[in-house]
Amino acid sequence: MKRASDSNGASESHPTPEKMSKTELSDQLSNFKLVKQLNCHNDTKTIFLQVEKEEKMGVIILEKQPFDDKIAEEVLSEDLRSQVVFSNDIYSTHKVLVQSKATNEIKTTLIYPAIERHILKYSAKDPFVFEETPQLYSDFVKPFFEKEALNCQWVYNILEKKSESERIICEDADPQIGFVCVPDLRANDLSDVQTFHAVAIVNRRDLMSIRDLNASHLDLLRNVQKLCLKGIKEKFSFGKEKLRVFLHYQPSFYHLHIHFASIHIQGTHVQVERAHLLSDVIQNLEMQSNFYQKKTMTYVVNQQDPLMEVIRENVITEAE
Ligand code: G7M
Repeated sequence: MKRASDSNGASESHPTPEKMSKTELSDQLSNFKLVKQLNCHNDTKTIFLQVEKEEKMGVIILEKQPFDDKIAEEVLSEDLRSQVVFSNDIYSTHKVLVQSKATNEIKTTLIYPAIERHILKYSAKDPFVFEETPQLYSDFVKPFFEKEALNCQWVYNILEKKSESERIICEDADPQIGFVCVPDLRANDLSDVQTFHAVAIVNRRDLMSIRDLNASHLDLLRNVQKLCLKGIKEKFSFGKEKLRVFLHYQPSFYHLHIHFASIHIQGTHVQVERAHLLSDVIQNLEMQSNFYQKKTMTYVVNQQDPLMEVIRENVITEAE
């Protein structure tokens, strides 16, 4: 593996987007060498590539964009010639090549320099269902993530207004119950109810995940829920009936954040073993303050994930 930024993906020496000129931004994808294709999701039309530039590894995610309004016009246009792939009675499928720029646009996400954990995160998965008891959490999982978690510099850049400040949807500066809500990195058109996705990042820095929450955090959770729903409604005019509001366990980043995503978005974000609805989290804490310190949390770990080594060494052998 080539040299990466540091052991957990810190990027302090890396310029924040505001510090880069437009030219630098547009040059960023040039001169990368393909190392290998890490994964490909045909359902979401996304492909994940491992790349290399100047002895440093990177990840590039290519994602086809949703159709725009003009596509119907183009496909039905008199000039267009299509190729019949299949035909039976009243049913047929056709291969159509359209020129539309918008349709051919590819959203490209770059992570550079990347570390081994980024490469693993986007590699093809060999899943293992893990039942994390409170004991296993405190003995093995928590210490592992305290040491190995991905760097949260991007989160601090948002909280300190060093990055993405022009994208803030709503915020509350209160140090205990406040937050900053921004569009998610993977979000497409925010004004489209089909693709809306935002994350609210809490101001306090002492909460790693759901596991740390108890009834004393209810004010914080209710505040994020209320103000973000209000802010999203004011800016984008869709309400809570169109949004799935949830936290991940395990999250990818260990600074508490809450997803506000369109109910239309499917995929790994919303898998039942990963997404916990904020309204359920609030209710569980209302019923029992230490609910998330008592609960066995079930989630999927990738066989190639370093956490799996910890599980293999300490859990699977123990159980045998
Ligand atoms: O899985 P987890 O609940 O930890 O989700 C973290 C979310 O943060 C994902 O949906 C990412 O797409 C999003 N995200 C990651 N990064 C590095 C950034 C970033 O730099 N800016 C923003 N706005 N979202 C990010």
